[in-house]
Amino acid sequence: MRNAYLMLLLSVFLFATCSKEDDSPPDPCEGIVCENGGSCVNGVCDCLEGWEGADCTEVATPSAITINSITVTRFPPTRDNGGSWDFTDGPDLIVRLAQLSNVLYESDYFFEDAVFGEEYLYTTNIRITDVQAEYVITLLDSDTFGDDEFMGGYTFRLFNSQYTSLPPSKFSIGVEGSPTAFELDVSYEY
Ligand SMILES: [Ca+2]
Ligand SMILES: [Ca+2]
Repeated sequence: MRNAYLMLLLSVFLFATCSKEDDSPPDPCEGIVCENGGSCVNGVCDCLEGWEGADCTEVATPSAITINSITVTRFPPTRDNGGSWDFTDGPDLIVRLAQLSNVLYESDYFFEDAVFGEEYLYTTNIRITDVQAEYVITLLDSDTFGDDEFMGGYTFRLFNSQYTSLPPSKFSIGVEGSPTAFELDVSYEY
């Protein structure tokens, strides 16, 4: 009888100890890993800008992209036939950005008699909300008489949903060795 009483006391004690532990709420973030700098808040990942998904591993699609500047990093020294762009001096560089035939930007100044090997920067403020669309960038030699001459250009996309890392703030257009190349300084809105 005494043993039974002790057993009862012991069970009550154990029960009390167990229930005390059960009272503390489980950590809702236990076992949850948030990638790419994200942090867990109340069991849900709070992702850094540019990331989304349950564990912050998906690249978010920006709502807008602003092109802050366009730098001409390379231009062809001569025309395809070897002739110079202008009769007596260097080309006068103009940059144009378009979506299909809709011109979004054309520099209202040109770099007169550009020197081959130098880089030329145009400060821009082009805000694009159709972030996955195709754009065309063109380099022209501004001529006083006749049409401006096409020097080089590309069709490109600023963003696509296949990205697995954050889109770059310095966006290069034109592979190494190609006669014409650009670098865009861009910022993203989410
Ligand atoms: Ca010319
Ligand atoms: Ca010239």
